[in-house]
Amino acid sequence: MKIYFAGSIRGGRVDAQLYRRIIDHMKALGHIVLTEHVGSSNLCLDEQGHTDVAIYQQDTAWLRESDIVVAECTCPSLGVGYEMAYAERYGKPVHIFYNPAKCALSAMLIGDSYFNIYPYNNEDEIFSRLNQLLKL
Ligand code: 6K6
Repeated sequence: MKIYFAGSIRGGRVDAQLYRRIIDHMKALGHIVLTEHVGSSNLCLDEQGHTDVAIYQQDTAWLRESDIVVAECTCPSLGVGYEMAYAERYGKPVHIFYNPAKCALSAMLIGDSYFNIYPYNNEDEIFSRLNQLLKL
């Protein structure tokens, strides 16, 4: 499957290493992750050479191309919230992970029964759930 992974960029990079591990896990299961850059540890927003318009156009094209959307939403991000709504609009299955000990997830996600939402206490719970969701 082609997976669109969403995680905070301008919302903050505190969980960037977790994003990397989630992306690596999904790749190890044999899937294509369209948005590997979200897990990059040396992301420098000013040096990427991409305009905001180009980023928006590429990411929305990848969302439409994807088979499934996986998001880690512990670190609040306007962009990720937008992507969740965009994925719903295009009927993509959306799976959202967050750590309730670290954040209160927006009612606009929890309150929307379209989304599959998985609170977790430790990382292993994410990987076990991904194994279930993504098994080939
Ligand atoms: C290029 C290479 C690495 O970073 C860049 C430049 N920025 C972005 N590139 C690609 N996607 C982005 C970029 N900034 C935000 N996004 C998308 O929005 C990602 O798919 C994330 O899931 C989401 C993050 O939104 P913010 O509001 O936290 O930035």
